[in-house]
Amino acid sequence: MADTDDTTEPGDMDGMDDSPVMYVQPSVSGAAKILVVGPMGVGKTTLIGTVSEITPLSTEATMSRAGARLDTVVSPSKTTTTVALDFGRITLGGELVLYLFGTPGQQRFLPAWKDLARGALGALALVDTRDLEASFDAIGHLEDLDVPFSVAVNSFPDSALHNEEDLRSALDLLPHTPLVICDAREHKSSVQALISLVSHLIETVAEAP
Ligand SMILES: Nc1nc2c(ncn2[C@@H]2O[C@H](COP(=O)(O)OP(=O)(O)OP(=O)(O)O)[C@@H](O)[C@H]2O)c(=O)[nH]1
Ligand SMILES: [Mg+2]
Repeated sequence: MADTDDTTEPGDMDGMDDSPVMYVQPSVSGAAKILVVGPMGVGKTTLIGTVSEITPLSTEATMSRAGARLDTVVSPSKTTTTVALDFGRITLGGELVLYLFGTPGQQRFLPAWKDLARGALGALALVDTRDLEASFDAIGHLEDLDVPFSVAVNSFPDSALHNEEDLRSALDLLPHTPLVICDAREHKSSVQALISLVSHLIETVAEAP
């Protein structure tokens, strides 16, 4: 996404690394920390990898195929899971840099969220309509931590079609919470989901007393 002409420099600060480093564009005037959350296998790592203008950091580890969601919903081709965090960066409109932090999807990592959420301006909550209940914990946790969020349904080939009203009701979303459909593998679609979140955050700030 970024124009690499002005921003790419050799990463030779220590004389060890010749890989290009993507510096933040000079036009950037603001930055925000954003969480990408959701249940295991919903596509958090995929989305961050799709949109990131820097090589994303991921902390994948091989997982055993134990667990109800794994056996019934998540593709057998998924063999790893995030164990600490994902990290990526995207510049929107040349002015705003989003630092994206993906949380681990497994339940047992939920306590780590508190640290990851520190300083986050907002969150994109990914939802898998094949297993809506699996998203309740992530959304509930955002509410507990008071992190504003928008919801993006990541569609899979076997996802049933639901109308927006039913989804909102099933997820118990407030009327002002944005709900969009995305494909975490598609750049444009994933960026649109992030833009819906940023627009929501701007509105939330504007409406704050
Ligand atoms: N069909 C389809 N497959 C997807 C989509 N997004 C992700 N996948 C696939 O689904 C699998 C899960 O993606 P991940 O990005 O690892 O999921 P995650 O949310 O990071 O999972 P955890 O880190 O284990 O919580 C991968 O094999 C992706 O290729 C999508 O939009 N459509
Ligand atoms: Mg992951």
